[in-house]
Amino acid sequence: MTHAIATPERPKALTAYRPFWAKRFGPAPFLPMSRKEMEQLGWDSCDVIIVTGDAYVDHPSFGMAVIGRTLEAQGFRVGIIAQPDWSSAEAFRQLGKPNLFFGVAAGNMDSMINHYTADRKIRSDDAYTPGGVAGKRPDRATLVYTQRCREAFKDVPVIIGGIEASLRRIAHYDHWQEKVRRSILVDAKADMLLYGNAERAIIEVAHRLARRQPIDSTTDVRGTAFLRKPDEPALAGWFEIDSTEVDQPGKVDALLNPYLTLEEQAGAQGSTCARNDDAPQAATLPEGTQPIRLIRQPLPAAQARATPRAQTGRSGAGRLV
Ligand code: B12
Repeated sequence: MTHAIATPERPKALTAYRPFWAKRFGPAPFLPMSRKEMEQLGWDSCDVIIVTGDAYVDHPSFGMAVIGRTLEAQGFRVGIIAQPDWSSAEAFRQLGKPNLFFGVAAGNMDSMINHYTADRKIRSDDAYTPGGVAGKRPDRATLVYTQRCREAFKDVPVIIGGIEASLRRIAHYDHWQEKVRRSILVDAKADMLLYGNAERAIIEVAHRLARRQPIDSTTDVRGTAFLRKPDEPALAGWFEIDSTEVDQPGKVDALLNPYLTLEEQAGAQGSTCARNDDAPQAATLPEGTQPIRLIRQPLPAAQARATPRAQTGRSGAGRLV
């Protein structure tokens, strides 16, 4: 009898995609942040616009630059809206309507962590803003930016990503509200969430949108999350499992008290510590068991070498003869 073993499909090489037609514009010295900069590049529109809570720094330690340049390498024209004024949708219209989608990220950090310390005090600085100035992004930036993108251009798909979206993609505990919040996708009302390092997923999704595949029917790309209604035909074949039935808690070890010594720790658990030399009957050994004894055997003089410390003569006591 033979068994078929399913091997995971090899991911498509990033160089294997047919470049988008706009590749002919070539790489931009900087991804444009205004209409004027777009015109200087000869662009009439952007294919993708990335909205981010960080300042735009064209360096691979900034998510918008990595994702933007990755898309550009595929031929897409990418514009950046960095740290926009979120009080209205105005700033979200500044580059015009994107041909394919808005990509939204809070920045390299969760916006709540960026604003508040773990004991809920307001941070005075922001490591991702010029001059370290705080307050350039809203609380829960992914939600706010997505909402403004929707207001700016109702029919443009919004794809969220970055650490804030990734870590909040399923129900999660929110330290600031002290409650379990539902997936950020529900609150943001975004079309799709790309979690983790999103390069592969965003390239695949961008090419599909460029081929006019609706985002709603893009349901098979690895690293994506999206919402479905229970009665949708796309859900045929899928079933829901109650997570409490999937896994049962195993043995839970008692927490160690870090303030007790090993002997006290053992005593608290009603036993003794084998490391304690004078512990009565420290361990029950099978009959006839002999303890190992370590016996010091001096080296013959010929083999003895003076240690570097001894050679310096700084430690007379350690000198070997
Ligand atoms: C470098 C760094 C710093 C530097 C920043 C210097 C600088 N200006 O660049 C310094 C040392 C200053 C710093 C400070 C702090 N940091 Co820091 N830092 C990092 C670190 C190590 C790397 C960040 C980075 O460059 N990432 C590279 C980018 C490209 O990665 P990325 O953002 O994840 O992007 C990928 C995806 O998210 C996604 N993506 C990104 N954008 C987008 C957009 C779209 C549309 C899509 C679809 C996808 C997408 O694709 C990207 C490429 O794969 C991260 C840990 C880490 N490995 O990420 C911690 C990290 C960001 N820091 C963290 C913290 C907590 C802090 C501090 C608050 C620490 C403190 N207690 O003081 C302070 C901030 C203080 C302040 N006032 O702002 C946490 C944030 C936790 C969270 N949940 O948000 C992290 C994640 C470390 C951790 N695991 O705890 N930090």
